Amino acid sequence: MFGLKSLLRRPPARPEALWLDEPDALARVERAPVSEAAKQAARDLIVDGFTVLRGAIPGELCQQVIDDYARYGAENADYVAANLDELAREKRLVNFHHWSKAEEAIATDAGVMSVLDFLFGERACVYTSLTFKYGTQQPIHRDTPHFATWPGSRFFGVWTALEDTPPEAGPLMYVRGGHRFPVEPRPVFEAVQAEHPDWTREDQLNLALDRWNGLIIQQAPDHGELVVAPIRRGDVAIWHPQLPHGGSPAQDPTRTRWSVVVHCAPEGVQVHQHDRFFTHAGPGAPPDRYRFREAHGRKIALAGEVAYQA
Ligand SMILES: O=C(O)CCC(=O)C(=O)O
Repeated sequence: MFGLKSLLRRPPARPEALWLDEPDALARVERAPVSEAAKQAARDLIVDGFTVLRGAIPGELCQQVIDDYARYGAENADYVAANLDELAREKRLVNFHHWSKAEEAIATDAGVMSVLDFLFGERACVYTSLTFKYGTQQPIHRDTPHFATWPGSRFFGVWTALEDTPPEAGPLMYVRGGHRFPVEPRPVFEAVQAEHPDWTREDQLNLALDRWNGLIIQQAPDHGELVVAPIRRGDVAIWHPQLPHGGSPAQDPTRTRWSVVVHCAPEGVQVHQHDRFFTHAGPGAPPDRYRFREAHGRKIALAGEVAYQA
C-alpha cells in the first residue's frame, strides 16, 4: 500500500520536472490517497495543463475582496489616481493579500492549498499575487521567466474569479495541452549578448524576454487549440507552470472582470525573476531572496509591497 508521502517524495526521473510531467503520472494519480477533486485536478493538469476547481471559494469572500479594494482605493486616492491607464482604469494591484484579510483567506484557502500540496508533492505556500479589476488582454505567454525555480516548474498560477467572468470583459484563455514543448532560455540570452555586447545587462535581458515570449507565441498554436475558459465567481483555475495562457481581447474593456491570481510555490523552493531565468545555470538554486510570515497555517512570502504594477 502506498502512503501519500512515499508516493510523492519519490524524486522525478528528471529533477527539473514536476511529478505531473513524468510518463507514469496518470497511474500515480490513481494510486494516490487524496480526494477525487484533487485527482481530477491532477489529471487535467497532466493532460490539458489547466484545471478549474468549481465553487472552491465562497461568493461572500469574493465580494469582501472587492469591498476591501474599494476601501483601499478610498484610503489611497492619490496613489490610485496616479496609476490609471489610458482608459482611466486602475492597473493591476500587486500583493493585495498583504492588505486585505479576505484576499489573504482566498490565497491560503485550505481546500485549494491541499490540492496544491498534492500537485507539488510538497507543502505549498504563497509567493505573490495580482488583483485585476479589469481583463488583462495579456498576449499568450508562459509564466516561467517571472517565476523561475530550481528545480524547475515549481510554480502554479492560482486564479480566482471574484465575479462571473463576462465574455465581453476578456476571459482567461489558454492553449490546451501546450505545456510540454521546450523553449530553452539560455541560448536566447546568449544570442542577444553576442549581437549586442555593448548594451546594458538590463537591456539585454529585456530583449531576451521579448524574444523568448515571441517564441512561445509562435510555437504554441502547433501544440494545442486556444480555449477560452468559462469561469464563474468562486471558481479557481490552476495552470501548469509551462502552460501558454493569457487574457482574451475584451470587446468592452471598461467592463469589470474582478479576479485575483495567487502565485504559489512549495515552501522549500524560492521563486526568482527573469534575470535568473536567463542566466542562472543551476542545478542548485540562486541564494534565497525573501523570508515568510504565516497565516491560516500557511507560509506567505514577504516578497514585495502592495503596489500597482508599473
Ligand atoms: O487574468 C488574465 O487575463 C491573465 C492572467 C495571466 O496571464 C497571468 O497572471 O499570468
